[in-house]
Amino acid sequence: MEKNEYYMKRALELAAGGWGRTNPNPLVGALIVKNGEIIAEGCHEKLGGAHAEVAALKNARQDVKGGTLYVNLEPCSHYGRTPPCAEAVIKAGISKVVIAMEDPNPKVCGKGVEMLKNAGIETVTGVLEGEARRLNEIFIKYVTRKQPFVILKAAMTLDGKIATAGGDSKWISGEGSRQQVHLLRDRVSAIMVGVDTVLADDPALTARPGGETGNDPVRIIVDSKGKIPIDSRVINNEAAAGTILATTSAIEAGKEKLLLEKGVRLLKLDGPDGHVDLEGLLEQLYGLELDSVLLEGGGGLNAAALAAGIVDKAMIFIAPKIIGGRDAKTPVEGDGIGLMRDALRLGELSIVRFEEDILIEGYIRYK
Ligand code: AOF
Ligand code: ZN
Repeated sequence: MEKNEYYMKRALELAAGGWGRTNPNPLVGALIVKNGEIIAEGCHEKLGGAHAEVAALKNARQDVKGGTLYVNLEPCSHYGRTPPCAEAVIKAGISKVVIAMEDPNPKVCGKGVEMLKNAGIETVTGVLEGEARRLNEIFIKYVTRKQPFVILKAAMTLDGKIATAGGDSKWISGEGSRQQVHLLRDRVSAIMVGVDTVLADDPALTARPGGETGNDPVRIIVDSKGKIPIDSRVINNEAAAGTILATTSAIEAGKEKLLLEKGVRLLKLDGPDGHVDLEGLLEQLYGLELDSVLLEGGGGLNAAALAAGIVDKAMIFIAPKIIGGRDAKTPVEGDGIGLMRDALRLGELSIVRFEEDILIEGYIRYK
């Protein structure tokens, strides 16, 4: 492996240390190399905390003057929650900066590199750029499109069912897959389901990675008519983060009052045919600084989200079980498409195994 790639790989590893704690900011790792030795490492640990470059400068075991900084995102040039990192890098006397990707944040976007160059620092950009973009896919969409990144997650049997015809779904996937889902919930800022899922399963929708209490995402229930039972766990489970009910003007005033008393936040978004306007919902979520949404069904909401074009990535767990049943639910319902040539396709596929289960991940290619 080339030297630059080798050190950048380490920067990406360090960056991943911030998973689930930096949202809606990026995952950033940095290290400083001098005379062939890593003399400092740092990462952006949590929102509002030091940026990775500054953390690395602070952790240095010796004078960084003349050293090379490796960082997976262009150093920032703006005064935000913290002062510009490019300035700190210049002041510290770093002589070379190797960067994986330009910062897509319109406030930075090349200006950081410009500041470094103007100060006579050598810069190299584009080292392991593909990996860096994948790691910060949430951040990239959030800052460029001003919408959260949406991941559709489903677990189904080999014959494509998410529950038996009688409605039993505990469990479709194995322990390993379910742990992976808790890890995902720990990393995203919001988790979203349709009200029918609440009615069917009364889930808590909390993050319990490794069986421990996690970083609970905000729970969003899409419920156009306000059917949610007032005693459901997503409303009463206080240990978890807050709950948002995405509804429409069709909700009854009495129900609205009861929900507000329970501390539920209501977003009224009238969309087509009495449904919730999902695109509008994403805009509102951006306003709440929620950078990512894990969409966990059911089939009706998944179909509507795909039709609205709001899903970025799908993660489908497939368990080697066959259950049959013409009335057994499937991950995507709605009316479906008419012809195969109109099927939604996924790209950049990856396949991972979790014990007996297979996870297929890909990005939705809207035409
Ligand atoms: C981070 N951590 O390590 C780097 C960031 O929220 P602020 O004001 O601290 O600024 C966040 C912006 O700074 C972020 O959108 C990105 O453009 C840039 N770089 N941010 O949170 C870091 N290097
Ligand atoms: Zn910075």
